[in-house]
Amino acid sequence: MKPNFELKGKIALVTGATHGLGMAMAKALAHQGATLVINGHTPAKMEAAIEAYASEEILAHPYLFDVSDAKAVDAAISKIEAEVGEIDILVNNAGMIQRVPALEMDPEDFRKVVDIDLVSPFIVSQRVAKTMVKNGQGKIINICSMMSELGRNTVSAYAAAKGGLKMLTRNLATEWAKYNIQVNGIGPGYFATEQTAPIRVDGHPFNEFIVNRTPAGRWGDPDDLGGTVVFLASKASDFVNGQIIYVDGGILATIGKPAGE
Ligand code: GCO
Repeated sequence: MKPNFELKGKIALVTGATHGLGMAMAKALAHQGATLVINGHTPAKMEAAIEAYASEEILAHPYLFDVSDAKAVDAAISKIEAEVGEIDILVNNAGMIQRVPALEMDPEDFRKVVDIDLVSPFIVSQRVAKTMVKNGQGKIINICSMMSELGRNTVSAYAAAKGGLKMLTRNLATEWAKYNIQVNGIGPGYFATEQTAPIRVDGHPFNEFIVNRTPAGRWGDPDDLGGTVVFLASKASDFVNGQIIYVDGGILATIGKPAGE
């Protein structure tokens, strides 16, 4: 039997899809045939995004809403269902990071990161899953991180949230498997995006550190995620559930190597 990676006839919602990894994954799903719904929260960014998608012949259906606001999410998903159709594939990608030493972090800022990176995927998944349960099928993909597994100076809230998102993935997979919903995660390694721009600049010690720490010897290109997101969104992964696939150029496989080796 030929594995089935087809997404034609499927509707995919990608949160935080106005730029970065979210946009790259959304494009991959659309190029594989899915009807694309994108979420963002900044009107100007949304407008630019629609054009970026259009330049690749992708019609993106834009919905501006705050993924951390349960009421707004409920209203937006109902609107999407009425205007575009019921969601088959949900990619919980919207996220944020704050790089502040733990000793100096304001607990309110910590809470905000957990709210966006962990509570929001729960809120959106819960709402979308209600329809998926009714339909007897669905794919949910949570965008985790290296920080789902590893710690790093200054990212305590982000690591706590992304570690939590890994366990939320396993728990929702457990609870919703009986409805034929698969909940998996993707853990991107270090990618060249806007979020990592401040630590990627030439001459920044972190830039060199990451290249040396990554067996592949480079930063990830957002397009490197396309194959994995398509796989997890398609029938090809129907018996894959509760897994986090790390797309990291080998980082988690290794202890690393001394500088210069
Ligand atoms: C950092 C980075 C990371 C990445 C990514 C790694 O400061 O260490 O920004 O957190 O964004 O999530 O997987």
